[in-house]
Amino acid sequence: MTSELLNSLRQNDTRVLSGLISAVENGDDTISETLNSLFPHSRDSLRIGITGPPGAGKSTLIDKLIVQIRAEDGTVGVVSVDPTSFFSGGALLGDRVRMNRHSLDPAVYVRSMGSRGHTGGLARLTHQVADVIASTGKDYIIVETVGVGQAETEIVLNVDIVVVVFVPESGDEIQIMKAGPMEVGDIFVINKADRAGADRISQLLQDYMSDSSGQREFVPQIILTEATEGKGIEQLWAQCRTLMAELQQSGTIRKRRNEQYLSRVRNAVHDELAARFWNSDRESVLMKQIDGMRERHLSPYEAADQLVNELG
Ligand SMILES: Nc1nc2c(ncn2[C@@H]2O[C@H](COP(=O)(O)OP(=O)(O)OP(=O)(O)O)[C@@H](O)[C@H]2O)c(=O)[nH]1
Ligand SMILES: [Mg+2]
Repeated sequence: MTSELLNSLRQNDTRVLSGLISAVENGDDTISETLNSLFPHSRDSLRIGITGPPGAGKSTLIDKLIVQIRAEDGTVGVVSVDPTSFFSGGALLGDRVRMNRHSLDPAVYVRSMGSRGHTGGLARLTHQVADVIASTGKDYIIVETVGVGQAETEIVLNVDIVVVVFVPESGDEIQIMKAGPMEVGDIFVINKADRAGADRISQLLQDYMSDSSGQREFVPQIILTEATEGKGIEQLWAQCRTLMAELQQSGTIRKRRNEQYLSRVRNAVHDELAARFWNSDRESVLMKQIDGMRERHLSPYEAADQLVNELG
């Protein structure tokens, strides 16, 4: 990578940045070298994950958080991962409308990513896109994901703090998300607090927190917001700031980053080995094993053993 490219990125050349992200999304051959040389420049940004059920108001909240960040002269990049676009194609448009008013501000960069075609590698792709945006020198990177299952937890794990957003109707979703994104939640938001039921959800969250308090370093705060009206946003941002400062002080952010680094390396090794392993010879052995499975009752584990041990 040339220093010219880094200079363009540092000067917020949006055209260069968008081009680079598209190359990452398309998996262009030349991109890994560029990503490697950008990585050291991506470390200073603080990363905030915002996750929650579809339509909880995550993008609206982020739009309002951007205003808070700009008011204190901070710079911010947003990666918005949108699994629903696969079905509707509509939410991406919604994000653009909601966050687009910042598009003329060079201190703000918003990128929406559909998950179409990326299933499996979506977490890796999101981390890479976040790194590229961070290398422009943004103070904060916000990663928005729809948080329901384990795959989404993986995306959100590559951030410094996690904000989980619910709405007053989220009772069932709280149950579903207990084994996933909620475990990594540092701040809980109940958005759309203008609607009935916010108190009940708040109580559910408090119960959940007292049940899981043994496994936590600290008790997450619950903040009520009304994103469309901008209510509670100042408090939310203040809590994000305070928590990030505390976790930096206590060494937790450094610890989390080490864990993220480890898991990224492990995943990359896994992907690389799998890609090298599945050559055409092994693919054809695998196809022949299908017959073995029917006739000799070859279990999947025996088949895998044969492939790895006898052919490896
Ligand atoms: N009543 C009410 N509506 C809200 C509030 N915040 C957001 N909304 C509305 O909720 C809808 C969804 O908002 P988004 O910000 O797109 O939600 P999201 O969580 O980003 O949605 P996805 O990315 O599609 O999962 C929009 O119509 C918003 O205007 C709120 O505090 N109160
Ligand atoms: Mg959204």
